[in-house]
Amino acid sequence: MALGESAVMDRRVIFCVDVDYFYAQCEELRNPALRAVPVVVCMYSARGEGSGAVATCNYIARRYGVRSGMPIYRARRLLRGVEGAAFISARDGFPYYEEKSAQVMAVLRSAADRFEQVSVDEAYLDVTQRVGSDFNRALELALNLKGRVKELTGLTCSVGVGPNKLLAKMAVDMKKPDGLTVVRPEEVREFLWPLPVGRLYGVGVKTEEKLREAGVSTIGDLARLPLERLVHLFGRSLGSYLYDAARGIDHEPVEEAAEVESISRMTTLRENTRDYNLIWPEMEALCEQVMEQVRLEGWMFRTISILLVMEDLTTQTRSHSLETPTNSLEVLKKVVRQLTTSYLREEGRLLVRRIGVKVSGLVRAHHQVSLREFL
Ligand code: DGT
Ligand code: CA
Ligand code: CA
Repeated sequence: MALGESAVMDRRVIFCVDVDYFYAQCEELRNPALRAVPVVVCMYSARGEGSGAVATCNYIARRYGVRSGMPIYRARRLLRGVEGAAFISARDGFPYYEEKSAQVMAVLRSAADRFEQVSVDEAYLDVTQRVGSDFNRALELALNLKGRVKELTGLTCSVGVGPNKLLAKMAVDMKKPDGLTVVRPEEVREFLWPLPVGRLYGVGVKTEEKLREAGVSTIGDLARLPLERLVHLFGRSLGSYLYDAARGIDHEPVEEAAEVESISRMTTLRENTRDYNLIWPEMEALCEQVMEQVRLEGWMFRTISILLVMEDLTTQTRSHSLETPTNSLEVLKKVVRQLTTSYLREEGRLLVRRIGVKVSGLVRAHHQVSLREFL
């Protein structure tokens, strides 16, 4: 079809799916008695005795004012005297949260033309072709998908449907838990413009303050500022982002995870730690495993990365690119050792849970090592 790709691209249908109160809902799932009480999932810090922050909480706890990131002692104060209020350590739950996350992602992936996981409990789905750019069919698909996630994983999620990632993301935040919000292309302005400008994705506290000084309080006010003014205030990059975002314009594609452009291996540490002496032997073993595949498949690589999954499931990566491609195990180990030691010297109190080694920037080795020679 001559109009094909570009016509469809202009009428995309994107879902943003976010699991409701994720860690806390997982806790309810494995202990249904918790459904009736406030549940606070805690990240206790290494300092012990109750210090630390709230990772998340269920919606009953939210009615008392408990929020993610709040010190645990404040949550305790808010729930003082509330019968049955449960404080649960996230540390013991991570393997279970990961398992549930993988189950949810598998269901979501199967419903999408293109799929992009953005965090442990959130993903974008491009469903344009599946629904033929039709928002009525998209609504049906979203309801159906929520049902399937519930049925197959036991978890409820919220879905935002929009013509791009920006609007899908803002839509999903409108109604939680178990919400479904659809923003059709013709409704973009009436959806966006009445909202306070701080609600626009990408507008942080500082940007909001600066905008307020410029007389902007709603997204509609922002849309009235000329591009030159925004660029003057915020620079070219943020300025033009704000100009487009206020109009609901966003061309970011839903990015599938890249094709085989890298080779990596990961492992879970025996215990969560920041101790170099515990981490390095595992890193070294990963280097050897990566190298095995590199040599068998006849690659050279230019970029070397380490991946660290922290105890709260956030991920850190550190990379180094070489001048010229190599397939030397010695070089790989040396760089990985440097990246690891310098990472562990950085500030940070979170313990490391999983580690990985990745090589990318792959090119074919000139003289492919024959399998026989290698073995
Ligand atoms: P929601 O989406 O508002 O119903 O509630 P959550 O808990 O699903 O919130 P979300 O989607 O922002 O985060 C997903 C999970 O990530 C959450 O269950 C726990 C973790 N998380 C979120 N914020 C924090 C935080 O400030 N600290 C820590 N340690 N974990 C967090
Ligand atoms: Ca969530
Ligand atoms: Ca989320």
